Amino acid sequence: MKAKEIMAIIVVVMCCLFFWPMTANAKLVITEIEAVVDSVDDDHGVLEGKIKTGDIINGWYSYDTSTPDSNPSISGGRYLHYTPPYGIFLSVGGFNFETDPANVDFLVEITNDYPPNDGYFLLSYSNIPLPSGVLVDYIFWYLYDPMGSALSTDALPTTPVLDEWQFNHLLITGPSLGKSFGIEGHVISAIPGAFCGDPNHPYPVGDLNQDCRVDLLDLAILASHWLENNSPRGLVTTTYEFLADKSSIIAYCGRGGISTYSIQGTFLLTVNFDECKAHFEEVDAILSKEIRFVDDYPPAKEISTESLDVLFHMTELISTNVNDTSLSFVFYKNIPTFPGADVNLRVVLQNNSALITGTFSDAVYDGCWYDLNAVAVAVPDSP
Ligand SMILES: [Ca+2]
Ligand SMILES: [Ca+2]
Ligand SMILES: [Ca+2]
Repeated sequence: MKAKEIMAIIVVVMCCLFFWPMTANAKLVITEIEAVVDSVDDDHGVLEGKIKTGDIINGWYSYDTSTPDSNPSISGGRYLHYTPPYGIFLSVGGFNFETDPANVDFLVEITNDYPPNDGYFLLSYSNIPLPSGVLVDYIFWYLYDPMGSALSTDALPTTPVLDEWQFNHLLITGPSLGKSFGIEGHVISAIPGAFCGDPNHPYPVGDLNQDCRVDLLDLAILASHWLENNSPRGLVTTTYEFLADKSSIIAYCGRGGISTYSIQGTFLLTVNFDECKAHFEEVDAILSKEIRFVDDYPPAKEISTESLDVLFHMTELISTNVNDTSLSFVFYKNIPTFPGADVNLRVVLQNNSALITGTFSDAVYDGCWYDLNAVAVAVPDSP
């Protein structure tokens, strides 16, 4: 059969399928095929006499059964594939005929009971040229069942069962102008091919990019998402106890020098991780000795206390920034002349401990600056 006749067949089949209203499903399908060459048209010697009638063609094709059906008719399905690994690959006589992975244009057409025929049609429009530069215009396979019993829907099927089809035609054609060539054949075997992710070759645990290998690429993905946590943590309330030897307040006073107060006791901290809010439910902690500080102005109001809560207004603190590991709080005293009198406090959560730092100053000239540095550990069995 001459190339022009082959082209004529393609055009006729294409026209029929195009006007047949053309449907879909859900996964990569690879089919390995074996075909026999029925005739070769090579007037220009493009194929160098290397392909003869009776030769065996080996190869495969792949498509995705989740591809949308762009044909609205129930009698036809039209499934367009534009990306690798979809397409077809055939090898015979030392030549490879294959979809160009850099420019995939691979069509699968289905017809069902278009009265009354069923059809299964593959066509790769964009293919890698031969080593000589001669173009490979079409790689084409058509199955036809005039009884209409091979298919029952217009959905993209998995590997076809050859015995169910009466007509079976494979074509590979070169350019219609110039050094045209054509190879005709029919497929004698079509079996499901193995592929990464199929039931016999599942993705290994840890294969995050689903290439069936667990390697540094997967590790890089893991590293880029390290410590992300989307789990709902809700409300967490914990009782902490200060470590007295690591918990103190240092008062830096201009004329009064430096004084240190150790802290002992407990506090109850509640964090709502979902709403990014936190507060101290209860603070039962005392200083090693009474401290006198100025908390208001004007007039300057001097307070004497041993209570950490009173000194740092802990149960009145407002959370300003809360994330998984860090909580910030402030207590505004609203004294324009002494903005440093506002209490700022930060809690860093580490495993079962809380590191607390806080500061404020007396609301008076020549007052003191108070620095809180403390470590507290979660009390076992606390809520
Ligand atoms: Ca359809
Ligand atoms: Ca049918
Ligand atoms: Ca991988």
